[in-house]
Amino acid sequence: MTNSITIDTIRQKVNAGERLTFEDGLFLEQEVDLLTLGSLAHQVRTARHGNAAYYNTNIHLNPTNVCVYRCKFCAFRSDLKDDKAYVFSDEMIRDRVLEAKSQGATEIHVVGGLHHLKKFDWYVDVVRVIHETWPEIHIKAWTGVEISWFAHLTKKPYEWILQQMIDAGLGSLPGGGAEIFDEQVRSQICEHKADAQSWLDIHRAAHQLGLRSNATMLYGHVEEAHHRIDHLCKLRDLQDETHGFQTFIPLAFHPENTKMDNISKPTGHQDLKTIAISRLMLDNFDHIKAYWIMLGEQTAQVALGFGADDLDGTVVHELIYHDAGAKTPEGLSVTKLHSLIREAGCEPVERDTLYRRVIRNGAEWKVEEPILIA
Ligand code: V47
Ligand code: SF4
Repeated sequence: MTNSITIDTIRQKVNAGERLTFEDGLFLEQEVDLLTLGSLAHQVRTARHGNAAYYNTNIHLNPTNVCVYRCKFCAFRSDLKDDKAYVFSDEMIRDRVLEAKSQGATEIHVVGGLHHLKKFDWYVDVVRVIHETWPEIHIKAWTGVEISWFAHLTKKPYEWILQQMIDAGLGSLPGGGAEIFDEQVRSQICEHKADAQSWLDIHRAAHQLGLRSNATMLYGHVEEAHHRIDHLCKLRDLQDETHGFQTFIPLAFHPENTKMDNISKPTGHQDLKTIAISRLMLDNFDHIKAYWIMLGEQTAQVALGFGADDLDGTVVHELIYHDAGAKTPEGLSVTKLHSLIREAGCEPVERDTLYRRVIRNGAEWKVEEPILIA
């Protein structure tokens, strides 16, 4: 079947706006050079977004690093009694929100560990405390893996869990926890935690309740090309059903301080290739994010010409990648983000979490309707 596929048949499909198959995806992975991939992906990105490059003003909160799971790729987690174990108090959460307010952040990104002793109510309270401290900030919180843990703790359906969170102030779900959907790979890198079907069911339930969410893929460890393409196809299938995903974020594996530190970090070549193939395969996703924190500012900037249209944000207080050896700064100023974007030939557009344009005056901001969707 792959025999009849050539770069010309793929180019014709891309030009005609036709969907690429799993086999086309494998062909892109195995046979096509980076610059050809990049120019095709850039064509698609430009048709959707022109030269706009989106970013947001955001802050991270990882309320605890204590985690019952032991994902082999994770340098962030801690055991209950480790010296590095921590749990945020309500006061610390309020302080983080007030810091976000003073910086004019529009979003707080909340993910963390699954603490052995914390009940579901504690996680609901994290959201409630943020919302009560500053109702205007958009709370993007809890990966599919965390929602699955809450279902395990409460024995309640995903819809019930999500509704409790929405009532407390939740605005959307981040894309983490997807890793690689293939069960054999999953069993090697993160056995026991939520499986692929649960992750997809949770995002489906969130979309049906009117929440938007993101999706990720952790690459550059033990997975192979066909696992990555399978992952993208599964996301694309769910998106056909719900249209609830906003952004896809390929996450480059950072090996330092993990149980897989024998593996090298993905190269710039692999990073750009993964961005470009994601843009080409995910024809029903509006945005592809080059998460500068993990790609590094340089590769993220170049990724804007290889299919990406979003750099994430100012990202203050990132821990997950810095624990795993990321050498990027722990935050970027808006001035720096603007100059990276402009140098790449794009026009910076500040967006909120739901991709509405942000009109800003210092730390004061408001959002403009309608939602920016190409
Ligand atoms: O699920 C953990 C990944 C994810 C490592 O939705 C690692 O906008 C690489 O959810 N090397 C959490 N990856 C982060 C996340 C996220 C990040 C950026 C944007 C958004 C969004 C969501 O981080 C985890 C896991 O896949 N991760 N450790 C590591 N050593
Ligand atoms: Fe726990 Fe998340 Fe780290 Fe896995 S990736 S060990 S679930 S904190």
